[in-house]
Amino acid sequence: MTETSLFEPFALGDLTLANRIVMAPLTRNRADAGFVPGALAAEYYSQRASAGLLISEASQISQQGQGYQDTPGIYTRAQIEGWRKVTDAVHGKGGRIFLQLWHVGRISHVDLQENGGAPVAPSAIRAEGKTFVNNAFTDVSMPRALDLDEIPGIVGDFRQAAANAIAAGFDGVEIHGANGYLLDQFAKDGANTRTDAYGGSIENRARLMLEVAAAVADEIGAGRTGIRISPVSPANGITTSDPQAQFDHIVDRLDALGLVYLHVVEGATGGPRDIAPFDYGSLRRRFRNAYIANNGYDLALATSSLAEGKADLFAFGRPFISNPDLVERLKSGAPLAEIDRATLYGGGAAGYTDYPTLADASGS
Ligand code: 8OZ
Repeated sequence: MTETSLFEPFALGDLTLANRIVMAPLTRNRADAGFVPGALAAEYYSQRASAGLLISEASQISQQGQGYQDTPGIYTRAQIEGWRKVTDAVHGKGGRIFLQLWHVGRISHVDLQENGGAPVAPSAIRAEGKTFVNNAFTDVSMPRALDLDEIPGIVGDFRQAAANAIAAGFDGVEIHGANGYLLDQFAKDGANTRTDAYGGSIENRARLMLEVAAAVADEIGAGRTGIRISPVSPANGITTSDPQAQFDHIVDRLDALGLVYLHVVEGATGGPRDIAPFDYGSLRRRFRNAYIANNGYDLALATSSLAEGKADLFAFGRPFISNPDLVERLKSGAPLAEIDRATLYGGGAAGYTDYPTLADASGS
C-alpha cells in the first residue's frame, strides 16, 4: 500500500483541496483606509493560491474587535467589496480561501477603540503584552469587563461577520479561538475571573467560544466553519490552570456542532512545540472532521505526522510569507527563502508581494 502524500487532494466538507498544505493566518497590517483590504492583498493571496487552503489574516468583526493598526475588517460594505477582489483573484487561480474572524478582546489600545474607550475583556485584567499601534509596539491598554448583557451582541457580531464573509465570496470562515484573544481569554482562567455563566467552571469558560461556533455554523453551515485553538500557548500573556480538561471539553462540543475543521496551534505560537505537556491526540480522537496541525512543521515532520494519522492538513505560516510557491518548493525539495522581519508588519509591496517564486528567480 502506498502512503498518502501531502501533495494529494483532500476533501474538506464538500470542497476539494488540491493538497494538504494550508497557509496559516498571518497578520500583515496593510489594509487601506477604512480597514479595507486593497489591490495588494488580492495580489498577495493569489500569489499563494497553490496552497490547498488559504486562511486569511485575522480580520476584526467590529471596531471593538480591533487591536492592531491597519488590520482588515469584515463589518462594512467597503470591506466586503475589498475582500471580494481577494476571493475572486484566489478563485481565478483555482485556490480556496477561508476568512479568519477575530475579536482581540483585551489585546487592544484605547487609540483603536470608539471614543478612546477601554478595550473589552472577560475581566478587568490587563495583559502582559504589546500591540502594534501608531507605528510602534505599545503596551496594551487596561480593559474593562464585559457586562453580561453585552455578550449576545458579540455573538451577533461574529454571526454577521460570517455572513459578510460568505457575501465576499469566501469558501468558509475560521473562528479565531487562539493566541490569547477574546475567545481564548474567556476559556482561560488567567484572564477570566467572572462569577456569572461565562466564568468559573470549565463549562462556563467555554460558553462564549461555543456560542460563537454555534451561531456561525447556524448562519453559514457547519461545513463552512472551522476554528483555531491554542491550548497551551502563552501568546499575548494568556495563562490557564487546566488546558487538557478545558480543551477536551471544548472539542467534544465542537465535534457535536459538526464543524468542518479543528486547527490546533501545538505548543507556543511561533515558538517551542514542547512548551507544556499536552495530549493533542486526545483532541484528534474527539473530533471526526479534519484536524489541521500548526506550529513549526517542516516537510519531514508533516510527512511523518500524516503517515502516523496525527493530522489531515498542515498549516505553514512564516515560510508562506517568503515563499509564495511553497507547495512547489516542498514538492521539489527546492530551498526555502528566509523572511525579512523588518517588513512583516505594515508598509507596502516590499516584503509582501515581492518575494519571487523559483520560476521568477530563475528568469523563466
Ligand atoms: C502577530 C501579530 C499580530 C497578530 C495571532 C493574529 O497571533 C495574530 C497576530 C500575530 O493570532
